[in-house]
Amino acid sequence: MSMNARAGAKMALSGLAAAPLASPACAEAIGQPHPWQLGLQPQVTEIGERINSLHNGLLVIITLITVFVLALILYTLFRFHEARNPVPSRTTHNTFLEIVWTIVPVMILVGIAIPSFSLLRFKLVPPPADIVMKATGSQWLWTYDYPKDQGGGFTIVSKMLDEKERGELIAKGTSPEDAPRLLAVDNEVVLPVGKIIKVEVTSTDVIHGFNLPAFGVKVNAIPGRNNEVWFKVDTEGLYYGQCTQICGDQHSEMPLAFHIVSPERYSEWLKEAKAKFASNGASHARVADARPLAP
Ligand SMILES: [Cu+2]
Repeated sequence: MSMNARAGAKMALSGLAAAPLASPACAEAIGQPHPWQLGLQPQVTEIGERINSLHNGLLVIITLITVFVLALILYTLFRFHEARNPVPSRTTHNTFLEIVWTIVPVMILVGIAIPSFSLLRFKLVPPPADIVMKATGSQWLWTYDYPKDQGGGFTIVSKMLDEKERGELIAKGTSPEDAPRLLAVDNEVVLPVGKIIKVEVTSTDVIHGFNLPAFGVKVNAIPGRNNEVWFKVDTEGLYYGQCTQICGDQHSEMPLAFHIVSPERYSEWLKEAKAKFASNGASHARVADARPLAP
């Protein structure tokens, strides 16, 4: 069964908002790191793909420079060894060489800066969003607000499953890969595929890190500030991230879990989630926290 079909079947079984929506322990292991992984996680957004290609391009440039410098060092060691070159040259300046070794690195850096700044701009200037939501970091969990005008009007509190809870889930038939240690949570964020999603990120206590590696998204969650990220995910699936600021003794226990589903399934989920999370209400206190400080 395909990944999406599997996830879909499990969703139907679990009543969507109930148990954690399982991701397949698929061979390609999207949405989470895997043993012996090389490079970045497979990227599922345009931002992520552009980051990946910049990263790969830089790797080529760095490798060429390193090999070139190593070759120069080895040549110097060999050619100007005392035995081969008993009388050292007294030359101290070479204008041509000095111009070359100034201009060439400048050109390399400018060559890197152009795609780098264009990517930064792409990342930092969000296009008009289809869905806006808010993520609030707290020691040590994430709270997600789905605004009323987007069909939401409820708040999800998302907490990591501890070993006991994971054990119970696995005992009920979930495979261990579908409830990854330190990543699986009780309530996942559910969002539609192919839509531009903007997330406003803040914190209630200390600085946390909102980081979703497969989306190419990473921003600090800072108390009293509202940072924003955007993404448009091309592939359905369950994507995990972890807090990337050392925020306290359970820093490693506040994962992010984003389940990307079809728009139809998303609207079904909205209905169920509204009923399920109604008792959480809207997190007024956190809205106030996120307001910019008065001048
Ligand atoms: Cu944190």
